[in-house]
Amino acid sequence: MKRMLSGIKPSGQLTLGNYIGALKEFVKYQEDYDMIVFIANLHCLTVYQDPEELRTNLRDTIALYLACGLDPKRSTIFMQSDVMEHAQLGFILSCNTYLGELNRMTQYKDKIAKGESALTAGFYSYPTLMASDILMYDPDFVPVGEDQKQHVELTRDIAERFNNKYGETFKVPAPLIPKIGARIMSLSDPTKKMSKSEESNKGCIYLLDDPKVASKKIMSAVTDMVNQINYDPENQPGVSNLLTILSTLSGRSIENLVNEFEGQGYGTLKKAVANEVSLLLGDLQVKYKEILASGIIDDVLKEGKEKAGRLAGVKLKEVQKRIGADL
Ligand code: ATP
Ligand code: LTN
Repeated sequence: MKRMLSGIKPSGQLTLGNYIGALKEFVKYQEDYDMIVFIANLHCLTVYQDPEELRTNLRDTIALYLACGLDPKRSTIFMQSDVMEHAQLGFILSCNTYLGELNRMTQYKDKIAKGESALTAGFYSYPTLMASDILMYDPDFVPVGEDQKQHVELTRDIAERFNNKYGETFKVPAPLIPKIGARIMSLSDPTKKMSKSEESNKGCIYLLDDPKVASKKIMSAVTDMVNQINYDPENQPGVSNLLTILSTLSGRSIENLVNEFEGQGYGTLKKAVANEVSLLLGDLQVKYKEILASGIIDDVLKEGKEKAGRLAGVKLKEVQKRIGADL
C-alpha cells in the first residue's frame, strides 16, 4: 500500500482553507493509502505561542482532525514533539541544505519583503524540519495546499542530495495538490490566502466559528463591480473564490455552478455558499464536542506516538549508520 504523510500547524484555530486544501483530502486518501498525519507543534514555535493557548489549540486540532473523519484505526495520528527523532533528523538534514535554498523560500522572502525584522533562526530553517517530518517515513505522496509545494520540492532536493552522498536512504516523495481548492483566498482580500495568522479575522472562516458568524463573513465577502458570475481568478478573485468553496463543499463542478448562477446577483451566490459552509460547520462542531467529551484524544495520541515512534526509530538508526554516527 502506498503511503501519504502530511501535517498541520496548531498555531491557531483551523480554517476553512485548511479543511478544503488539506484535511478533507486526508480523509479521502485514508481509504486507499497508509496515511500518516501529525500535528506540527514544533513548527508553530517559529513564532511565539502562548503556552496555555497552544495547549488548547492542540486539543482542538486533534478533535477537529477526528471530527472531519480521520479514523485513528486506519491512519496514524500523532504529535510531532512526541517523536523526538524529528528534531535530530532535522539537524542532520539542515547540514545537507544550503543557505541559498532557504533564502529562496517564498514564505521567508515574503517576510523579508515586508520588512519583518524579528525573524527567528527556527523560522528560517523550518523547511529542513519539514523535510525531516516527511523523509522520516518514506511516503510516496505529501498532500498539501499550494503554499507548501515549494517546501516539498526542497524536501525532494534534500533527499536526492543525501541519497547521492550517502547511498539510497530516503524515498523521494511527490507533492499532491488538490486540483481545486489548493488555495482558498481571504474573504476580505481575495488576492491573499485565507490564513489563520491573518491580522483581521473577517476574511477567515474558522472551523469553530458559530455558523451564523461564518455566514455573515461570507455575506460581506469582497467581490467586484463586474456583476457577472464567472470563474476568473485573475480578474474576479472574490467571486472565483466563492465558486471554489461551493464547488469543493458541494461536490459540483465549477462549470455546473457557473451555469446555474448565470444572470443572478452575487447575493444569491453568497447565500448558497453560506448555507453550504453552515451545514459543514454545524456538523463538524457537533462531532467535535462529542470527541472532546469522549476523552479519546489521549488514547489516539498514545497509539500514534507508539506507531510513529517505531518507524522513526528504525529510520534514524539507518541514517546514523549512513553518516557514520552509529558507533
Ligand atoms: P498560516 O495560515 O498560519 O500561514 P497555514 O494554514 O498555512 O498557516 P498549516 O495550518 O500548517 O499552515 O497548513 C496546513 C495545510 O493546510 C497545508 O497543507 C496548507 O497548504 C493548507 N492550507 C493552509 N491554508 C490554505 C488555504 N487558504 N487554502 C488551501 N489550503 C490551505
Ligand atoms: N510546514 C507546513 C506544515 C507541515 C507539513 C509537514 C506539511 C510541517 N511538516 C510535513 C506536510 C508535511 C505548514 O506550514 N503548513
